[in-house]
Amino acid sequence: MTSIDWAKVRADFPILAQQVNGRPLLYLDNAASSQKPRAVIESLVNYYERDNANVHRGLHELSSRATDAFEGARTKIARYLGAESAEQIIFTRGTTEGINLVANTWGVANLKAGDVILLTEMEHHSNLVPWQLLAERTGAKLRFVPVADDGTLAFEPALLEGVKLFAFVHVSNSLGTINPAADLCRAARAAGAVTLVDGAQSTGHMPVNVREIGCDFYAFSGHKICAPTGIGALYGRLELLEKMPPWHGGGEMIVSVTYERATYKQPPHKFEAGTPNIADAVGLGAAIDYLEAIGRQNIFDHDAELTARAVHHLAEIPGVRVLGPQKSRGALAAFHAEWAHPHDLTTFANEHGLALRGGHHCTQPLMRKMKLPGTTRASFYFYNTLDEVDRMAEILRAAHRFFA
Ligand code: C6P
Repeated sequence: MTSIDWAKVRADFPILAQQVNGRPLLYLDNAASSQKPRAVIESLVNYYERDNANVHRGLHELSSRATDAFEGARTKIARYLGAESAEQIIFTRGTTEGINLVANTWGVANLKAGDVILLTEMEHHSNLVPWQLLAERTGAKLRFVPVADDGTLAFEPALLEGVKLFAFVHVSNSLGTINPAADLCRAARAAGAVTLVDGAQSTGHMPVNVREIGCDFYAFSGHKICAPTGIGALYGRLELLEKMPPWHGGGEMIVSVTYERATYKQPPHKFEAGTPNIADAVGLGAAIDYLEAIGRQNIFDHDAELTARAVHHLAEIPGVRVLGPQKSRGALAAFHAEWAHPHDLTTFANEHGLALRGGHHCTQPLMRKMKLPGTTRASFYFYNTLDEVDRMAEILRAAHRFFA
């Protein structure tokens, strides 16, 4: 048991205290996007009311305050991820942009026809389509680690033969599987492959340390960890970042420019062309402070309790099959109900104030492999309560009576 006062924590989230369709809002779509605590909302207001200016440019008070706040957020992210230094943290719009950045810089510079990119069958489109585009451009080939019936990866080292890059999801947004990231990176390193971890569903939910994982790149989105939308970060091993060409060109990323050519700054600035999303980076820093005050292990334990209770309830509803592994599961429970399409079920839930997600969850190839039109997904965060999980189960039992 932890000493966290979860009711007090929940009260930090103003949006949760509302009615939807005449019922108390029951927000269980956290894997899509998390809610924001007052501390994060206030950090944006404070930034715009006191410090707003462009960064790294003007030699005036507001510009240096904005720069300090922006670079301070970078330092917080580096510490939060266990990076060696803030230079390894590139601000992005989110996980999708981080992965595209690696594909368009490291990928374009290092891959050639016949090279193999290893992915898994459970990847989100964000960690699939950028590699498809890169394969088309370079002639590299895609290979996939199969997903076994229990929702875990059927990984074997032989799959790494000829592989230049192994990119995989840390926690699956469709199955909830927590992949053994450190073991996979160790095997990849032994085979000489570079690794990228999609941390969209892990970063705010569990202790994450990029050095312990041993990955070369790690991408995440702020909006899933209590920060604003439109901001995220990519961690990269400095040795690789230094050799990578820039992606976008423009102001902020250059040292010197002639009409013919330009020289570039060192990482991370080489990868941050143009005026960055300063306010939301500051908001991401505030979100990290907030999460750290609660403690990532506490968040993981609380999420795990909610998820276990949800899985237990769902398994008791006739005709419902919960997907993904029984153990080592992230903060979500996706299921197939044989008596209702996911869209009908989520519409029914919404009428009761319950926010679920129904559909393919941007993992169409995985749904096709599982021969499902989609699934219904409940996803949790630390401000959810066991009482809410029980209410979700009541609503889904009512849905079963309605549809079956
Ligand atoms: N998954 C979900 O409801 P962006 O859109 O860049 O913030 O994150 C993309 C992304 C990448 N990888 C994984 C594992 C993800 O879950 C997501 C976002 C949301 O599951 C929206 S589809």
